[in-house]
Amino acid sequence: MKTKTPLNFLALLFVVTHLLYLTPSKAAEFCSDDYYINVTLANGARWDLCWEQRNREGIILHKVHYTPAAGQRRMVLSSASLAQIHVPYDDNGARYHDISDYGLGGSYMVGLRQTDCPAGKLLKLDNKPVICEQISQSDHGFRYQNEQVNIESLSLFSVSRVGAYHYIPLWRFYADGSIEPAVGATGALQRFNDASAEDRGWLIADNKVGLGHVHNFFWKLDFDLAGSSRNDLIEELNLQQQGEQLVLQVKELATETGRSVNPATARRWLIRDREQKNTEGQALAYEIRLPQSEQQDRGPDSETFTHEDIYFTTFRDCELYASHNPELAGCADSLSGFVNQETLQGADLVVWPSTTFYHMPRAEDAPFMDAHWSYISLTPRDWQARNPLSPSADLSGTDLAQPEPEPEPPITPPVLPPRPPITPPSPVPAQQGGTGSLDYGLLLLLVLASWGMRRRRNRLD
Ligand SMILES: [Ca+2]
Ligand SMILES: [Ca+2]
Ligand SMILES: [Ca+2]
Ligand SMILES: [Cu+2]
Repeated sequence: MKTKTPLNFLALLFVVTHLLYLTPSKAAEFCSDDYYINVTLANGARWDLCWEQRNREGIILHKVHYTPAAGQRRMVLSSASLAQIHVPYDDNGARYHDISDYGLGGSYMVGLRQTDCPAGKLLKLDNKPVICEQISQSDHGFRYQNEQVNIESLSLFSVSRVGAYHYIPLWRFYADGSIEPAVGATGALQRFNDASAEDRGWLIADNKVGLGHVHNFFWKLDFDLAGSSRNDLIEELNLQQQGEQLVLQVKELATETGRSVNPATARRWLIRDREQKNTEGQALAYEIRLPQSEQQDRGPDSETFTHEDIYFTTFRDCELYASHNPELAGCADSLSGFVNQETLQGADLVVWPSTTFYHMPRAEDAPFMDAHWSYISLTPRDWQARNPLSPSADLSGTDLAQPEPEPEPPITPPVLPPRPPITPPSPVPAQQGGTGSLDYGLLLLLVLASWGMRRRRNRLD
């Protein structure tokens, strides 16, 4: 492609900068400008959303919109937040519910410094910087021969101190529409015992056991695909083995339910819009996966909310936390009570995914622990009709429409005409097993030949 002349380019730059200067910031539809994040990434993709800080949940994101490069702006999530961090210890000495019983916001929220946010922007709440907004680069958005792009993401994180722990809720919004909600767990270990508790944790120093525990992270994701809340549906996808084939089974979930991962069937879920479609006529959807399933926590009967990995409910104002939810206005205490047979059809759906990190302390966890990252994965599926990162024409699969090519000549040795069957000489009956009929014929010939030679030799003598 031919580059523009420098003069044209300068003129364009002049117009663009003046337009930006004349319109200070686009007024947000859903919140005041102070709580509006509006970022266009290098490839032209844009994410815009509102944020809010609450004492318990910490940062809550609202009205999250994705605009693909040269594509349509659409709402993905009406709201998104962490909804519980549940930390039961192996010795049953504590079973914390960090968000509902303590909190990630208010005085638990750590004020950030510019050094915490290299090349990023600090977003303030009453003069306290609480969010770091950054643009991150990762390699290999894709590569095809010489065409390669890095994929950028908008990342937003805050830091909250709960006891000795420091949690880092992080949201990554990628240029291709993917979203990665994550939490880092760092700080210092909270609970110890002496060597007598070695099988309830790990001996990390002389007569000092760091007690083992689980971090169950729960998110509350109110998807309102394309801005409409009552026309979304949930599908569960499983791949079943049938002989040597894997067959995709898609099942719509009709009523509120909790479900769990199944690595044997590569189980995942889709939230799909019944009406809105991409330019190829496919219904818009986001795929929800829980990739960190190397451990699961199935707690005691008092913690039934841990018995499934993901819950699907209809929206209720008072359903805030996955557990220890305030039982006001007839609201249930936890997810297992939120699931009460309400229909998911025609309802405003809320998805509650979770993931578990089993924390077995180690000597390296003192004095401070490395940040361990727990995350889930949200990927657009048919949100766009093509990969929004590539400007190239889509030629993939075009040979499918062409006639079948002539069969190639085989590389293996050519097929020989069938050999004539070898029948045994009639006087010798066919034997079962052991020596074949051919050997009998040869034996007969040898006997005859040696008899003839002996006769000839006798004659010569
Ligand atoms: Ca919708
Ligand atoms: Ca319900
Ligand atoms: Ca919804
Ligand atoms: Cu831990």
